[in-house]
Amino acid sequence: MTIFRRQLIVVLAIALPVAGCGVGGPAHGPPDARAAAVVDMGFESFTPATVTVKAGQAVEWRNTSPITHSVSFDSKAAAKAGDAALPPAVQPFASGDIAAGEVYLHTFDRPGTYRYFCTHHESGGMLGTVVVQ
Ligand SMILES: [Cu+2]
Repeated sequence: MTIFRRQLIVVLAIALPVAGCGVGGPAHGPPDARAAAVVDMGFESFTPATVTVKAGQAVEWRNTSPITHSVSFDSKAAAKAGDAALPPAVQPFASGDIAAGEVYLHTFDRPGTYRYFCTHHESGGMLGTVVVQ
């Protein structure tokens, strides 16, 4: 019994710091005051998959998962045509890697439909849309 208890303590001592990864960081705090919409990044998903904002408003992506994600509006980086799309005259942009617990804020100045994907999980269907009115 004593041996079992000692093993349990060792297991907990190893497991707790690992479980702590991704639980902290700005993604778990209140959203940026400038964000008109918030998108949570799950294991292989953007939730909600579609958000609607007005021109000049910002969207905040929050990586509340324990793994790295990204937000790419660059069709050249997409494996499948159409996974990223921009309104006319809007230049491609991307967040770069967003580590667990981190956030990405982008302000949308031009109206239109913006389709985006996660560079790490595009094939897993991690796709989203921002509609700017
Ligand atoms: Cu991802």
